Amino acid sequence: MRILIIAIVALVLQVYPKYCSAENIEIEFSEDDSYSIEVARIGVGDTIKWIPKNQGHNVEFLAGPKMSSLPKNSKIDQTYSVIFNDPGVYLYGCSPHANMGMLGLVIVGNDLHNLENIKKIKLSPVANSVLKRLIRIAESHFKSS
Ligand SMILES: [Cu+2]
Repeated sequence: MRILIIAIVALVLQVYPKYCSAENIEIEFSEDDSYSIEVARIGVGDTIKWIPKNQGHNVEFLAGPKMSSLPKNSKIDQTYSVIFNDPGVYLYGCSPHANMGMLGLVIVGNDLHNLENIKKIKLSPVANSVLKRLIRIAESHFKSS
């Protein structure tokens, strides 16, 4: 019986990490009014933490796979964490600087199913050109993986 328990415990310990492999990525608000990682690729259930290394910025979600339940906006200069449980592409920006191109993409679970909707988001001309660049990065990463 004891051997059986030890065997079960060993098995659980071996298997368990595969089911709790959620990771954390940290993205900083940087000096040049941008995010330190512009295109983040994470798994379903992973967490992104935004860190206010530079003042005057936040995180405002503009689009995601479920438009009706986007993560709420963060407050300016506040550390902010979001757990991403829905696969797809998320677009976010800084409320004061999104129009100047302070944008970021999060790709969850290697899933680009809603990328066409992200492309249709209305932005300023500057922000739109930044978004096009980020989408190119997202698509090229996707092809090479
Ligand atoms: Cu900003």
